[in-house]
Amino acid sequence: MGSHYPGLRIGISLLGDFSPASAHCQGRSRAITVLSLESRIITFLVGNRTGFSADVWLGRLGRFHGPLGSNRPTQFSCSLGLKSFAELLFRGRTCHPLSACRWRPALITFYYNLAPNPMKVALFLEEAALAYELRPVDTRKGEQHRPEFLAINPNGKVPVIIDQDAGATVFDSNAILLYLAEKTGRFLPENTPVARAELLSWLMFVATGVGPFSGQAVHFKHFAPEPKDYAIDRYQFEAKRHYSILDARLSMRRYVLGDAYTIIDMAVWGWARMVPFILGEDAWAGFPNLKRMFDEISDRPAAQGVGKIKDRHTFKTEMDEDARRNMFRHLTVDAA
Ligand SMILES: N[C@@H](CCC(=O)N[C@@H](CS)C(=O)NCC(=O)O)C(=O)O
Repeated sequence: MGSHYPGLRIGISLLGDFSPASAHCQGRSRAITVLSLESRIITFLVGNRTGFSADVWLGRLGRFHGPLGSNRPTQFSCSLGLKSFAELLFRGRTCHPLSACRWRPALITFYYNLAPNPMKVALFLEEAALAYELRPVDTRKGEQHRPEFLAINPNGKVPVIIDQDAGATVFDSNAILLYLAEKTGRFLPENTPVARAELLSWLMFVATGVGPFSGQAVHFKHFAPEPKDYAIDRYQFEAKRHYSILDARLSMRRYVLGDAYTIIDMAVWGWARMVPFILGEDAWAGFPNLKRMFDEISDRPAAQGVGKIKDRHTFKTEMDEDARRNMFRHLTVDAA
């Protein structure tokens, strides 16, 4: 028996009407230990038993079927490429079943680029270990204005998710965070009117304040033509003011809502990644508490998973004339 990847663990659910042997596993999940991974064949242990298998779903990689009840390590054939399979395993963490790898997974189609709003959604998807597939939308190439994309988000911006399980489409990053949190019951504060009031207030604070002011601050600081001093002053001031409010709040709490890590912190993290670009290289010095939380979240395995998303697609990076026309539509299109 090979042991090329000893100790690697991934989660699966064992559900379904396969045989009496599997019946006791219905509705429950077991961690499995990967013993080897060789040219499309995965061999693993379920718990401390070998030869116990079922139909399993491994996230976006597809479904695998193996025999039941044999008394040897079970082999599953992978119908997809070894590369994508290995990627999942090499995330180097245990993904807990019932969320990541379910019999009927909630497969999320995630339209994204690498900007702050999509990345906060990516953080949730990684944190909850939801099965998702990536659909890059290259906004510098104008892909957000294509009719098929406008059909799922008339606002022509990323992120968007399609929850295949529910047949639901959601656009706008903070709406998506709330949708996914409510769907999974995760990363929410306790369910009391007081806690929910705080959740909604801070979620809207990020959605209507931190995000738009940061976005405009970036636009005028880095991309707008002269003269722009007035606009720079206004948006730098407002962006800074919003981060100062967060910093003051985080001087008294571990996370924005208190002790629990929630979708608000993910929403903040998406933008906080950009603080030096928005406000300048030395800007972090002014927000030590926000930085503390930002660093803590960035160290989480889920944030490392988000970091790997950038290797999955090459987006256009040049802000040439074509990109400016696609991103700054007022240059070419009438709003009326
Ligand atoms: N309110 C939206 C804003 C989304 C947004 O501005 N997305 C940017 C990337 S962060 C985008 O798609 N820009 C392309 C464009 O404006 O054409 C949200 O929170 O999702």
